[in-house]
Amino acid sequence: ATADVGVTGLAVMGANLARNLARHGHTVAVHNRTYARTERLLSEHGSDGEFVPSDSVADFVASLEKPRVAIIMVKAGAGTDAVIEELAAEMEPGDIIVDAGNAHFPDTIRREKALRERGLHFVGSGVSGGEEGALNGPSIMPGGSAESYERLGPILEDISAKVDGVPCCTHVGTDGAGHFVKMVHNGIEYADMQLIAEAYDLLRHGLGASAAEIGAIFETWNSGDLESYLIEITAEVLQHTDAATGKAFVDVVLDQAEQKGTGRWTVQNGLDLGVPITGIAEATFARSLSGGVAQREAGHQTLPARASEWTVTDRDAFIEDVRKALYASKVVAYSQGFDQIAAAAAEYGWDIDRGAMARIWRGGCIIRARFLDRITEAYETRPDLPLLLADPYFTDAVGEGLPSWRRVVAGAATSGIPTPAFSSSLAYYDAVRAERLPAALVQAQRDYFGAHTYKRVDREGTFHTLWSGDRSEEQQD
Ligand code: NBP
Repeated sequence: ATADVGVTGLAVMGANLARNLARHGHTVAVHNRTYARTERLLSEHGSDGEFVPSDSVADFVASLEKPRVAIIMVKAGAGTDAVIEELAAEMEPGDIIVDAGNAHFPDTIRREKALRERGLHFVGSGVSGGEEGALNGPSIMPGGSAESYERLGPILEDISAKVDGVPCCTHVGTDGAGHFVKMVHNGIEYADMQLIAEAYDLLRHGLGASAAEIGAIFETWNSGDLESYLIEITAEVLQHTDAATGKAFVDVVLDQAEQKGTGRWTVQNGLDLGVPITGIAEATFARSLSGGVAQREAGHQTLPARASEWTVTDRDAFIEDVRKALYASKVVAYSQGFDQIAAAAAEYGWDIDRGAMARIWRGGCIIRARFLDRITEAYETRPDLPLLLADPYFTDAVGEGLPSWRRVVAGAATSGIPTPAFSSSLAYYDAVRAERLPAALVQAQRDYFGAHTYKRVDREGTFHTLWSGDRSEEQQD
């Protein structure tokens, strides 16, 4: 045995992860179901470092030093189960199998339990940053046992992105915690992208700016509070011209957004846990709506707008309003995502440090952003913070932008520009700060038609009113 770590599954992600490991001085065992991929990696990038190729799983496992560490990077789903089984059959107690693909966290919980019973460590690890990240330093979110992290942590921290010298990798929590946090990361990514898209739409149709002009505006935003990878690439995309037509590139792209499923998983889990992740949900539904061709065709043909033109008198003030609305809505989306992590930790028995999650997202991943430092600080000051928005820094920052946020959402409604994520984030903000909510009326309705009972503000106990009788009130307990 000569390799200190192995990678099986050498498509773009696995090959790049193996190269990253080799470049960091690790001797990397490499394996792929189809051997041609292994050969291609060696012929094209063999000079990156030490690789030990195998064309069988048995040889691959045999080439690993004990306790063995084998990283799986295959298409998530049934293939992952097949590969785990092949590896486990060759492995010994104490060995570590890492699934670095995009598995759904309940699968990871199931797989970890099954392998633990066989004496093996199973680590479901989120890896973000796409192929570029895998090669040059991703954000890595490993779950699994604390014991496995002692062996694995140094390797993963070594190849992860670094920000201010700090690795973008930490032990997230046991069993499925790593894949869970990666899922929420992707959900937040959906929200972030939708919010940026709405800001673009407002500038395009409210202000009447061209795509290239908006790209330049985003470029200036990228040197302030909004500084982030997504704002940076948006600025570039908007200033790109289509070679074939000479038009703005964004204008020749079909306006139907696709999804691979992590946003949907995040929303489904938000519903399961009863956490209002409205920003992520609106973003996910916005993609679905964009792909609803028949509905959009019918709506476009028949639905009147009865909207009024947005008259912008002060261009700079309008741009600043949109920037502040974007920032505030973004804080809401993150606040909700972190609530979901806290709820999941309680539900599934994980001990997740939310400040550390914001810290490992600062580099290597798609949502990397300057303001994540503020989130880390907020949770460091108060680890049990019930609402990120209520952290003094964010309360001030969002509060300062409130008049802008309200103007933008009101203006969008008046002029008929759809801003589902901006609008629902503001509605969430107003609801979560309200002293009383109309939920009281919903409870009363539920008691009326279903005798579902209610509690009172002035007395302990559970009550039911005899709505179809004399409307007297009965105490239930
Ligand atoms: P793919 O998701 O396209 O998967 C291709 C790899 O899976 C090949 O190595 C293929 O082997 C192998 N494979 C399949 Br398919 N079924 C298999 C089976 N039954 N047994 C053994 N191997 C099997 O590759 P990718 O785009 O590199 O992504 C890998 C993982 O990383 C996925 O889980 C993905 O969700 C995740 N991820 C991807 C990105 C990204 O930006 N692409 C980012 C973050 C995470 P073969 O060569 O023999 O067909």
